Amino acid sequence: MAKTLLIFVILILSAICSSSATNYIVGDSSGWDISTDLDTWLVGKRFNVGDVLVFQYSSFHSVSEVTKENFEGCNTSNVLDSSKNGNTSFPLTKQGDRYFVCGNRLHCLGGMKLHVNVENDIAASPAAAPEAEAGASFPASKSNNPSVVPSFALSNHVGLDSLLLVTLGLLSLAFSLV
Ligand SMILES: [Cu+2]
Repeated sequence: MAKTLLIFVILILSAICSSSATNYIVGDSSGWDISTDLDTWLVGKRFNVGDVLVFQYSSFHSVSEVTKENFEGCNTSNVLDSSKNGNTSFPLTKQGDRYFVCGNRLHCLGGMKLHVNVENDIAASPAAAPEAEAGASFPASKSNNPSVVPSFALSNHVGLDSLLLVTLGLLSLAFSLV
């Protein structure tokens, strides 16, 4: 029973790691700021449909989504969407390019601008390695019901927090039974 639960937990964890949406804090701890090196922050990052860009900034700044043309010219007078509440989330709902600038044109000209290319990797195959590893670690157990796992793996609507809570709960249950 404990082994079954452990395998279940590992499969859920691998599903979370492979298919969950990611919240990106723009600039990480530096936030959305004129001093943040956004080009460096972008290195190695891939954005997928379902991810969220979170802009955190002081009252000196704002964030506006603009067209490519207005992005290049730092034209902040004609924006698609704008916010200055200090903590703004932009869900990446579809594939393609998104352009963000600070509403202060001088800041934009100083580099406070962000272009991301959103990819559509929702259908990408879930990570196979953790499952193979789980099978190798617990070869004796055949009793887990595999039909339960795909519903987790395919669900992009379940909140990450609730999934983690469920996982942690199962994990503690599993270890208490070992
Ligand atoms: Cu600014």
